[in-house]
Amino acid sequence: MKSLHRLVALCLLAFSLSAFSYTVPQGSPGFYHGNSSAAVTFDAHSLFLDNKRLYVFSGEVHPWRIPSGKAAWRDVFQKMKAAGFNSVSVYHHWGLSEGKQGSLDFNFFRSHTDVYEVAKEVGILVVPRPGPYINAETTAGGFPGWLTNNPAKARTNATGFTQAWTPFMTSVAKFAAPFQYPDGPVIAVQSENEFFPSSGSDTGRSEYMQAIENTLRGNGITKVPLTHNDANTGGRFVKGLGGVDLYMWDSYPQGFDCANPTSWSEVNSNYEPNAHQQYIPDEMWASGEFQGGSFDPWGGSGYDKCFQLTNEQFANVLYKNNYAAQTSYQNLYMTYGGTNWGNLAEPTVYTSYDYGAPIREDRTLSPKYSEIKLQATFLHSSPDFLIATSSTNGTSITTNSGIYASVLQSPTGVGFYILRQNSVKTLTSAQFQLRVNTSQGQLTVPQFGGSATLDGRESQILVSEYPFGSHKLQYSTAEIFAWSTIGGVDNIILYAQAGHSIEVVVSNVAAGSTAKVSGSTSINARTGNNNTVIITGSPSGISSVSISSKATVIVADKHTALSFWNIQLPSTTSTIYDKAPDVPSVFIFGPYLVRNATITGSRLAINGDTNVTSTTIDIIAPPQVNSVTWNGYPIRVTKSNIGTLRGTIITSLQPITLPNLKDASQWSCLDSLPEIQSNFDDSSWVTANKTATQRPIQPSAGKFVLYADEYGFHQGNTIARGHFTGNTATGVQLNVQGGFNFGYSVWVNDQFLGSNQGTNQYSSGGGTDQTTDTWTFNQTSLNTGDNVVTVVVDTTGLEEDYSGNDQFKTPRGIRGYKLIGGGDFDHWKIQGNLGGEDFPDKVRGPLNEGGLFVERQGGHLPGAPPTLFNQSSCTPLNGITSAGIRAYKTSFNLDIPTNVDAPVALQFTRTPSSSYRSVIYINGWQFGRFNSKDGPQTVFPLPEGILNHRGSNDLVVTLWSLDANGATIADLELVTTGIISSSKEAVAQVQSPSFSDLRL
Ligand code: IPT
Repeated sequence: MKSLHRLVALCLLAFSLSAFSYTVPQGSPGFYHGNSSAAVTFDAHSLFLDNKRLYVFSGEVHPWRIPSGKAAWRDVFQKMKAAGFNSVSVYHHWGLSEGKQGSLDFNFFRSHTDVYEVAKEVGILVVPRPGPYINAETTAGGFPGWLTNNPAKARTNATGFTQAWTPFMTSVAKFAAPFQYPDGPVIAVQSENEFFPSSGSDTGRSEYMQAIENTLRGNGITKVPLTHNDANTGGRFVKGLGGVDLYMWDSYPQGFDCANPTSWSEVNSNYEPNAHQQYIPDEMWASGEFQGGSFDPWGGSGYDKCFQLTNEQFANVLYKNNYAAQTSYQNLYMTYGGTNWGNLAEPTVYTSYDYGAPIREDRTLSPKYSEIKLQATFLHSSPDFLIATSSTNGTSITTNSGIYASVLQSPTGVGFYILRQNSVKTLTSAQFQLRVNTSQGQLTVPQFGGSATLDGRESQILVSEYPFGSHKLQYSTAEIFAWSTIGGVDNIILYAQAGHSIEVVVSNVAAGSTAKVSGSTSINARTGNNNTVIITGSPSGISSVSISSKATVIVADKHTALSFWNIQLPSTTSTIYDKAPDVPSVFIFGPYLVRNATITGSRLAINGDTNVTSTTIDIIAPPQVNSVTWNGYPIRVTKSNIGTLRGTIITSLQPITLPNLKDASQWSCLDSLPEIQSNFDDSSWVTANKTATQRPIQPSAGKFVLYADEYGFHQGNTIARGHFTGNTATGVQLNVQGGFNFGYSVWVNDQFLGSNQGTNQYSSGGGTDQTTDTWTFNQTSLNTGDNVVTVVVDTTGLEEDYSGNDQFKTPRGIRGYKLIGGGDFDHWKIQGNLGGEDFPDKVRGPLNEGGLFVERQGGHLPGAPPTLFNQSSCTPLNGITSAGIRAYKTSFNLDIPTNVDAPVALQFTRTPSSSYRSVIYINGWQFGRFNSKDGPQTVFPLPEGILNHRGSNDLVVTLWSLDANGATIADLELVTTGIISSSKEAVAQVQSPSFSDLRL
């Protein structure tokens, strides 16, 4: 019924739009296809740009998680585009842009315009997702820290909250408006994130959602649809108050348990479309977020395990399952994760936000990237897929009942057969024959002997009556990468796993054609009945079947095909965003990466990257091409035995020599805890004199509210000093709350009392984000006059607000206190990042700095006076011998050639037995928070542009021993995580302020 409905809908569409009950949301233009005034439209099958259907293959990137800016973003966007991503989805981060209420700042990595400009130039579409609430595993879910002090309930229409977000969202709209398609790449804008409508007991939600939409519309977002990302298919905001133009949902079917990376859940076929269909059958099914990887918590398994959990097999089976269910908009969260530098993390995640994504944190390409490239390129090559509807599915489509197949059939007669094993827990291969629908009737294939093979955790998309140029595949048991008609020859590229047998019948070949195989002889071809060519064999390397010079069928084993690229050429008849097969393109086989290609006269200029010293490159280009350049340098090409232009790219990949950090003479240090000394003067610190808070969570004990955020300190380490008089108190009880895996140490005067730490969110019993401890004073440490309890807290960020219950307002710092043995504290002083919300560093932004002495003094900044680091020959490798905090500084030069992409990281050796925490600063940017007890992160990427690849660098590492007997960092070194000969633009240093700019 469902597919019939869709088919009927499609036919009716051609004649009459009134057949649909779609109602255009009030006050916004209609985007339902047929509205000739909208450049971006959609129907039940797909989005259209300029009245042309497209598969929106989108990837999530958060530009603010790689603050190097435009050149780094361009590198990531180019890599995405080369793999067939034609869209990028970006969350914008309100908190980073409004560190103080009323002072919006969209410069540097906060720029929206720069993101849109780079995307426009690269030719990749954009879907901004500005929140104002984004979740995203970032502190407060993207809310500014000051919002924790706003009594209005967040994510409702409460006046105080509306006033808070309106300036940001107004700016967001104004930045995006000039970039709406077709003037720029913006094709939709998302309102809020995983949000839910008002109910009888929970009011003001839908009203708030509507207000966001009105703000976007009222400030120029009038040309593209507004969307929502529903937390699974709940049907929220499909219509009614707050209803959006295009409903979307998210799904993370594998979950986030990276500790068990080979354990898979069974795949649920068709669950999402069924749910979607019941809400809004006349809209295409769009996935606002689909699992691209997994986040990892403090104490977790590390991102290589998350990658394994969501690896190329996962991408193969789960994404193809989405296509089987007719998704035509798929956004992979994350496609490039980046870094939670500068206190961006919320408590459940650590510095790396690699996410096990297809493009890793250091921007290198993973096997999953290549798998996705094969899929995305195929979808763009297959316009019929966008009008195909589900015809049958189940375990009887093949001859093996262990195989589940979904059949999609287009009105144009093309069949798509999406196969996977019925149980994806199965790891063994299955043999089968497939029943395909052809113009010759139903055939059970392979029909000329043998059987096809489907591995465990493999999925295949096979086709019937699939057109390529003037030819067709009557059927194929090999998968399709792409096709393109080049110089009058219809080229199609097929692949299958090495060792699998394939059978392909090409039809519509001219009468009397011949078939000639060249290259690898593992493939055979012969002419068949009814103007066909029959191709059989088992791919190994590259074979080419030439059909009377009118068609070329390339057959490769899948491993070889992973280095294939189908690159669209600039064209006057299509937009830069278009990847459909009618756009002229070239095929390039071999390199690690091909970013783009252009033809001028007889010369093909290719830009790309290689990761080995010698790469064979095969090119299928129009016949006029007789010379080739690679990154501007000519490479000699000759016609190969398979008809390609073949050459060799030779690059020298010299190892990069990095400075040795073990030489003590290169380091100097300072005591970063003068606060425990008797002569320390805190009179300039903020006095914590509030006796009431409007937050949902009240203090647990004590007269004064000591929450750091109440006094404008929203991130990093904070310090509280409580003064009391006389020597009669016997101890102090403290309730400290800092988020999962937080830590704190406490002293009375200079007597170390002890430390405590939180635990992982997933610990048995739910983890600890606060502790209550009683600390006993040594009476001899006390004075008859003023005494000070000093508490240093390492907070792990503000909580998110996933459930919309103001959870992000949960206190950070001292939640409650009591002096034991009589008396009370006279007053408390609080300190955090210098200036709090009036932070001086307008380039690195509001979250970069914490409140340690070295940070407040500006010791982390380039150009800090040597007198500040007043001790010499001290290294973090020697460390400290008692509880306390020390900061170490070294400088080093790098000289990495501009044409080499050599990501550099700082590597720690972790000794979980000793308890210490470190903050890493490179050139004034905080790029790591290390925790010896929890880990797991030991390798901290320092991105080019923040790290100076061609000049001097200042590295500051703090060492806070939480143990009485001190701590050392067992080993610390700079490492490269890749060496790639690259055509990426050299990333310029972000012009960031120095010590003299910010502290003098
Ligand atoms: C989904 C959020 O929309 C996104 O911001 C991010 O937090 C992601 O999860 C997990 O990385 S929420 C979904 C898991 C219910």
